[in-house]
Amino acid sequence: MNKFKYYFVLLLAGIAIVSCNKGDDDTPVEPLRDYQEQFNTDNANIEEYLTTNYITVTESAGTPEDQDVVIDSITDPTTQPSIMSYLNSETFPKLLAKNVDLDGITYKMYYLILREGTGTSPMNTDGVLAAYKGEYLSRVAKTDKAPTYLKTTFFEEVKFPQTSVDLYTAIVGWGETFPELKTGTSTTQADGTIKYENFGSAVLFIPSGLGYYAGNNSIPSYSPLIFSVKFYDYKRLDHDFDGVFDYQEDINGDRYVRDFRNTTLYPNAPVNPDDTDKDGIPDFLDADDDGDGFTTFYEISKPTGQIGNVGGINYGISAYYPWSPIVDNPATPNTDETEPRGIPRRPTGELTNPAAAESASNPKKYIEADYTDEPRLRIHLDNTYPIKKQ
Ligand SMILES: [Ca+2]
Ligand SMILES: [Ca+2]
Ligand SMILES: [Ca+2]
Ligand SMILES: [Ca+2]
Repeated sequence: MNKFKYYFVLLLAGIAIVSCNKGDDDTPVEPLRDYQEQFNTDNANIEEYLTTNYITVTESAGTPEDQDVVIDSITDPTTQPSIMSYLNSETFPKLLAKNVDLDGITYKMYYLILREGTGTSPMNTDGVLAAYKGEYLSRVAKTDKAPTYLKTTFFEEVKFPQTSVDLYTAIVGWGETFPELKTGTSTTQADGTIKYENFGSAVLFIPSGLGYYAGNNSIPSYSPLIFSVKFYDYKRLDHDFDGVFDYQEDINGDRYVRDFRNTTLYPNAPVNPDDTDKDGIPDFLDADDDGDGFTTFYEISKPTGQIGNVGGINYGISAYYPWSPIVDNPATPNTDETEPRGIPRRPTGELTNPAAAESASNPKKYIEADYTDEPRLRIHLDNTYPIKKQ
């Protein structure tokens, strides 16, 4: 294991069918349906589905079948509680509904958490490694012999995921729910495969506006989607390549960052809580977070002489990665990951020339606490710092 692997931007091969950006679709031949009307239809269908179906979950820790879900229509209400009966349950399974503001309307999205997980919750822009099964919901038309009814159609399953899905480019319904789940534990087996246990699992009921809407060729337009997901692992991503991971650019720490600049998706955009310089570009996409004219990457680049092994201390690579100091990982006995410094605040030590004022040509010296104190306003977020590089 090499420590540097953590530092490189992770380019992910998103799984094609989940990857989609409805903001940049080709121009449709027909005008898109009204979002509110379509949501009302979708929500009515989803709520009917939740009320008329029940789940059976496989509990088989350590096997690939663990947390498999079968959804079936209720034939015996005394033994088959509806999915809706788990709404806001104290225990799991727990059906929750969240509001999502998009397209100028407020969507409601239901998701059934089967198991919460024991590990880490990702950002809505992290990469996630998840097994999943996807179906779409449709209403079958009335015939002479039968009234309308809801039908699910399978479209994709990934049992043994090998690549992460970037939640930022996935359908919104994924990005809005994975941050509510946690990973579990993983152990590498003798044959090299990884066994996942205690992971979060859920069923997502996604209205079409938070799915593909009219933007997927293999799924009928305006289909609500039902995904059962098993959340195995996550990867931190850095969408603006500035050396700071998205989760470290989530200023208010709610695990969600959003780009409100798209006025089609966000016609009534609020002030972005994750935009340090308030220029409208959120930190996770802003190459100059504090708006001082120096890029973040430039500001967190180290002075020469503090790179690599110096005097027996490993200072790591050429920028102040990571966000905070890191300690040695005992799982990699042949590599010393220790890095004693994180991104510093503006220096607070003695002036180079104590007789003169602080300036670009007369900077203060760094003291060790400048690299480690918490909290500290890191230099790339501090537009008052007059010395950009020593
Ligand atoms: Ca970044
Ligand atoms: Ca946030
Ligand atoms: Ca900004
Ligand atoms: Ca800057």
